[in-house]
Amino acid sequence: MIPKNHPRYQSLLSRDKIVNAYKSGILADAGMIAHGRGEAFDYLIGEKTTNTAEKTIETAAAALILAKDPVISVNGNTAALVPEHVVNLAGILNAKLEINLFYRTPERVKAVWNVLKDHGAEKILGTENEDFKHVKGLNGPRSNVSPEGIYNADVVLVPLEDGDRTEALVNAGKFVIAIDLNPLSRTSKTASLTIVDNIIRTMPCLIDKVNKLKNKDPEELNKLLDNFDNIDNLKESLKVMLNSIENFE
Ligand code: PTJ
Repeated sequence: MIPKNHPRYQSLLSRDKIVNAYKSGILADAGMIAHGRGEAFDYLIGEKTTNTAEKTIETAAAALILAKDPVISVNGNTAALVPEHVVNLAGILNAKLEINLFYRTPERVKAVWNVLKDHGAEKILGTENEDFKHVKGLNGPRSNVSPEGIYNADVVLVPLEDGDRTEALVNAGKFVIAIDLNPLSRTSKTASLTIVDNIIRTMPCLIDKVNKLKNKDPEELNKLLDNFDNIDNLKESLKVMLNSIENFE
């Protein structure tokens, strides 16, 4: 039991969730390494959602609201850390949920499915019973996506994705929203829009922004997207990181 007044409470809580998810077969072995890398970048942004990230989350909310066929892709780390928010966001947006694992095994698919079901998900795509479609430019099981889900989606939210898949989805004409604490990763650079923030803070903030923007004029939402440039935005996040080093005392 982690005491709530521990100065590193949130971080320890996330670690606890990650370790438990590993023990129950939800998380890939590499999910622990990925989490550790994320923590290091989180230190550099002060473990809080930066102003830049908040604006990016707002733009991501606009893209998701404007989408005709939005899909939220769920992997092990996402299911471990924010299953309740993922299910909630899908409900608000009327978006589809699709399990899409880099280290795919039938056992892990079932474990992630169970977590989403436990948190109230009704329909979950990407399970073993589907006649998957192949995403061009990728090999092996990670190239398989649901014909009802990612294959036909116009906007895909891919928290903690890998670079190859992000690139393949962008090349397939999709607007890809990544959540990645590492602004230097290939995923961050190739996504259409990258939120440089911890998924545990991004998801509740994204839900809040979607609720605030969902009745706005589409023209207003489109303006947010027109004014967005992913690389410029990543540079802003890097500046925050550099400032935190330069101003260290
Ligand atoms: O569940 P699977 O099989 O689909 O596998 C998932 C992982 C994450 C293991 C797999 O996609 C992978 O190996 O990813 P990478 O290439 O390690 O990239 C993960 C990225 O997520 C890294 O750039 C991390 O900095 C970042 N990251 C880690 N934890 C968080 C995070 N970003 C946001 N919030 C986090 N909590």
